[in-house]
Amino acid sequence: MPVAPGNKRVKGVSVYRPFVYGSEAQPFDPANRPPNAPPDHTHQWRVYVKGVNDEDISYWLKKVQFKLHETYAQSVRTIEQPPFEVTETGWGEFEIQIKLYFVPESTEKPQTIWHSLKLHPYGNDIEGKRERREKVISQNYDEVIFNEPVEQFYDLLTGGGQQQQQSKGKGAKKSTTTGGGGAHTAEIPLHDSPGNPYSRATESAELDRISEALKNVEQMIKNERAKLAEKEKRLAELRATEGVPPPTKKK
Ligand code: SLL
Repeated sequence: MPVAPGNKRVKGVSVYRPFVYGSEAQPFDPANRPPNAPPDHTHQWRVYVKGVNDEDISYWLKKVQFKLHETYAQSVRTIEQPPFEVTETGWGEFEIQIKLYFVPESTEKPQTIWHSLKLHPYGNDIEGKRERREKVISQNYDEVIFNEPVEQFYDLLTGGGQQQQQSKGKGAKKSTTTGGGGAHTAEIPLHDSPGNPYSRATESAELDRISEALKNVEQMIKNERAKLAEKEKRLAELRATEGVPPPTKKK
């Protein structure tokens, strides 16, 4: 079948684009409640989809639809341009459905992700965080992968200059820089900054942490195996000296 213009795919290529989605929430300052908040509301919160390090991602992300809990008036909020976010007040936590719509050139179907809105502190020092009325941030790094994008979208994605792509089959990410200024990238920063925890440095610290944990688990397995061998030896000795116990009565 002839391929419609604009629908020719770039074979063997996957382009990935990183993004961050999540929420931040804070309890009202009792002395300074937002004037229009209903009396049962306790927190202000914001849910968002954004580029890593606040990079503009609107060249591939056209709009975002946030589906809030039905207790909200107009619970479906569609945000047509950046910042892709909804700010609200409320009293409860719930799952937010986030639908990502890609630019029309992509011919891609929308993709849905879910985010659990967190209002209450979690992790360590929950009491301290509550007392200090700390902002509760719950966010994730993710990547959207466009497999064999249509040519016009591929050009848009790579900005013509810089290519960030993933070779199919091998699974390994390959990134080649062939151009300079203004080109779109999928690079994540080398180091964190106050507003952005996602960096190569964090990634490598996390990998170190995982390999340390693996080592610990291996050592624990080794210790348990040694203990088991010791017990089995003892059991064999007891069997030799005391004989085999009579079978226990089954009920
Ligand atoms: C819960 N399953 O029971 C959740 C529901 C609903 C959240 C949370 C206020 C909406 C409004 C609001 O915070 N809804 O009054 O407009 O915890």
